[in-house]
Amino acid sequence: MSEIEVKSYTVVVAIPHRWLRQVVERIFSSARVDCVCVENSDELYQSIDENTALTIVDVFSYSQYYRDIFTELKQRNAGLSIVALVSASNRSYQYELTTAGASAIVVKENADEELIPALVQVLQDREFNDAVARLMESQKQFITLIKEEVNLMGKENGNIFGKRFGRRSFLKGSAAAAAIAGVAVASPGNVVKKALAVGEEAAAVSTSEDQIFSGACRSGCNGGCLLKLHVRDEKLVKTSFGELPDEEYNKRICLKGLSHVQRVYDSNRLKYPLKRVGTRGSGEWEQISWDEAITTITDKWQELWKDYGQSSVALITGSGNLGGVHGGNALAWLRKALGMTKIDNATDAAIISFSAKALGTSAAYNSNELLDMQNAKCIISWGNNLTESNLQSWRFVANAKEKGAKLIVIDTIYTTTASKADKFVSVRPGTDAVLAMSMMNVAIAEDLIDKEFIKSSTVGPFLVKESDGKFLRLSDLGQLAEGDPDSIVVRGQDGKIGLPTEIADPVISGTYTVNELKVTTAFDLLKGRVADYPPEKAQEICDVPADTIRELLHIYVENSPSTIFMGYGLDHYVNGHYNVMSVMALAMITGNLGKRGASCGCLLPIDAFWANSGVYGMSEGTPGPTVSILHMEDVLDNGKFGDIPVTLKSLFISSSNPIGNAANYNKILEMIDRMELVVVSDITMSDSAQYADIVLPAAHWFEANDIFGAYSPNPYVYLQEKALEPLYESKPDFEICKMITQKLGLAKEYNITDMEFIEKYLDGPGAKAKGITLESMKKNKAARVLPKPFVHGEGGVFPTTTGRAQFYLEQPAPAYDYGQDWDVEKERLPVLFEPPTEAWHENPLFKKYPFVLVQEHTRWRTHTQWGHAPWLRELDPEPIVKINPLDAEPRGIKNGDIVRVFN
Ligand SMILES: Nc1nc2c(c(=O)[nH]1)N[C@H]1C(S)=C(S)[C@@H](COP(=O)(O)OP(=O)(O)OC[C@H]3O[C@@H](n4cnc5c(=O)[nH]c(N)nc54)[C@H](O)[C@@H]3O)O[C@H]1N2
Ligand SMILES: Nc1nc2c(c(=O)[nH]1)N[C@H]1C(S)=C(S)[C@@H](COP(=O)(O)OP(=O)(O)OC[C@H]3O[C@@H](n4cnc5c(=O)[nH]c(N)nc54)[C@H](O)[C@@H]3O)O[C@H]1N2
Ligand code: SF4
Ligand SMILES: [Mo]
Repeated sequence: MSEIEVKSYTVVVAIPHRWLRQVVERIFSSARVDCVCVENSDELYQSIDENTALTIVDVFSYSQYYRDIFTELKQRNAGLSIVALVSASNRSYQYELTTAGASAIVVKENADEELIPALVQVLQDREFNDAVARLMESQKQFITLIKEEVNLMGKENGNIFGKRFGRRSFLKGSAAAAAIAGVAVASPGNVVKKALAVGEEAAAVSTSEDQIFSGACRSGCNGGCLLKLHVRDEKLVKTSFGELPDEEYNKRICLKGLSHVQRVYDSNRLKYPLKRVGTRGSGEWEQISWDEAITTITDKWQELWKDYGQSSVALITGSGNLGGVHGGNALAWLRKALGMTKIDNATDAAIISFSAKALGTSAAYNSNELLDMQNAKCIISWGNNLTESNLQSWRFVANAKEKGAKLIVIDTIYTTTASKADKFVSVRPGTDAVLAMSMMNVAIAEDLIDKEFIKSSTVGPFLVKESDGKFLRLSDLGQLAEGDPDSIVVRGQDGKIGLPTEIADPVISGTYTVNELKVTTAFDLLKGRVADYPPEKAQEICDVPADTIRELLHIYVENSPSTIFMGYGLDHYVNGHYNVMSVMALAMITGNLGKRGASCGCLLPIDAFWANSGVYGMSEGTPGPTVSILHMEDVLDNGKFGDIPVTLKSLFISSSNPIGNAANYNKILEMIDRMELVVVSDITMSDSAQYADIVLPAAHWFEANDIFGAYSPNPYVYLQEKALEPLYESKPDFEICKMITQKLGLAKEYNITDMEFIEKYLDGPGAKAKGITLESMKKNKAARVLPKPFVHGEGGVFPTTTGRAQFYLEQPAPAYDYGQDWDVEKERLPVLFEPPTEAWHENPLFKKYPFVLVQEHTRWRTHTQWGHAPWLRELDPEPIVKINPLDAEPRGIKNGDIVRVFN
């Protein structure tokens, strides 16, 4: 960071929007006031001293909370005047800013009228008297300047803003300016002309000089959009949607996809390897070379291995980079080669782990492709906030609705998605399992089940032995049986026992004795559990009226084929898999699976392509154990995860931001505290990077070659072409992993380029079976990997261990098996209800903590990503708490108030 020379009585302008900043700069120079412009909070702090009279701070654009910024500024100069620029006119916010130390607040949208009077007001009692007079004179000039600038921009860019610019469009103008600031980091010169090519409007100015590369937006948002990367003079100037082979999947990307220019050229990007010099989290860093960084890391790890074994070094990874090469695989290889422990973030576990058991073994998500939504006559969005968290999927639901499908939304709060529903059902948090059980209760009581489907395609007719909970097999029949002893048998209406292929009409109810073994049908066992939840009883637990439960079931069954689009709202609670089990069982017994329009899952039909593509076969090394982040305190105290010994001393965090997003922030900080070396590899200075000992700058997705096809509702793999050179000293993740293994002399198979890695991928049986080659990928950029149309479990045959949809599990297993006690019987069937551990109205603590906080995934960000993108910050400048008016009113809380949330 270069030192900034400060003259006497300066004004410091901290406005990241280049255009607005320049206008303000010109105003001050016309009033002959010394003015320093800074680009980020570090520069801001450095430029404030006792000679600074005033600073203008654009509050939203700093990653730090403004109160901290103001406090820091006042520490440097107690008498400093601060003019805060804000995006929204919100009175309580302005009050809050004032109490935090701002001398005046200016709403950016009204800057032409408010800024100069505010400046005059705060400067009047300073030794700026002449300047103040000149400033007042320049008020007119200020407005003229804004207009001039706008006209100039309009002329240079096909009149994009010229005509429509007025006070109301100030924000829009500054958004365009922000994009310019982004590109300007890397490309001075005529930035206005070069960089205005942003957003849909800018399509008009995209020129044929642009080189177009294929890219994937791979943030883990459930979108997985194919992008076109528009590159001019080696700079990214714009992102737009890329066409997929199936027209129906085309046509849109979201605001995040459109604002990648601001992520690539984000001033918060990590530029060089850094070594911590102050205490952890103090923000004091020293720039070091890559060689020093890698040597420091590997020396320390080797020392730890000697003392504590290889599992003392742990990997934490997440969804920051879902590329096949640079994301999951590079890190999986690194982990295997080094024998690293994995600390699992415990996110999304309930749906992922249970749906694989219930509806398919190899794929994590089990559902029909999105396009099939149009065949559904009823869609239940269950614990799913489609209009925020499934931006690419929502329109398929909206289209189905237009075609006449009924949309039911089951949520704890009235979301935007709920506002689009034919029926919104509000459920008490954490009780969906009971709701689904009760719907099954009604279905069984009123004979609204699909017996044919239960017989042919579920485990319903299988006979469960009382002795061990396993299905009756040929081997249990002794002398009577011929054939594969492992084959499961069923019972005919006439009492004959045989293979399902031999018995056309098996029984699904009854308890029998076969060869002296007492057996009951799996369907009856389910029925037994379901019997505990008649609607009147369920109503008490889940707070849904009994009649609504009946009505829900009727809509769902009578409008079949029905699709349940499940979301992670079901996942948020202890034993969330019970919710998932019950909801999936409902789909199974009503036959709403395995056909067009009938599906139950997250609508991410991820294909086995990835699992069997052959690259997981690196011969060297054995990965260390997997430890749940929820048990870290135990692990660190006892040196054991259940029965598994593991002494953790160092963390390698890559593509994840656990300090920003793992449960219980304080515990995560404690974990960090107890480590000897914390390494974070990220593209920005994330919350986690701020607490690292060594920070490694990773390249952005567009700065390397990759192949992508994960966590996406589109049935494709994409080729992601390297469009840009890695900025500054950043390196792609795969390169970073390679530097580590090479230093340690490990994983020689790794010593290839990313393109060679992709070739290896495409050499696997998964790609071969689909006729996908590197050549075809280079030509087409995207390849469909699922048959069209894709219906999961088509014809009632599911990729599970029994080939059927399973509401009864012969061999349940915990997601993390560390030798803990668990009840096999309980886990075989949906559900014996357990209330959430804390957030429960019968919990005595509820008196003190009467609210349940539900954390929303917003459309403006993906988890902790995009937080710095100015366009999105303008639209979503600050955290918002939504509270029911019935709860707010007695507490004197009004719309727009500032509230404090704590637990
Ligand atoms: N824009 C954007 N999109 C994203 C993401 C993002 O960060 N931003 N993240 C992606 C990822 S990784 C995930 S996992 C998904 C998550 O997205 P979703 O699957 O939509 O899950 P959530 O947003 O966690 O919660 C969904 C809804 O469940 C409700 N809910 C909470 N508790 C309960 C309950 O007990 N019962 C019921 N019925 N509803 C409840 C919440 O009010 C919320 O409206 O989104 C993906 N898509
Ligand atoms: N506060 C909060 N907590 C959450 C959620 C939330 O929405 N908000 N969502 C929950 C859910 S459902 C999930 S799945 C998890 C997700 O948790 P994470 O997977 O940790 O997701 P992100 O917060 O997006 O963090 C990803 C990190 O990777 C970095 N990154 C991006 N690209 C790259 C790259 O190419 N290389 C490297 N090395 N790093 C990169 C980003 O800058 C960011 O710091 O969080 C859970 N917890
Ligand atoms: S953030 Fe998600 S929905 Fe938006 S462009 Fe990227 S992948 Fe698509
Ligand atoms: Mo997630």
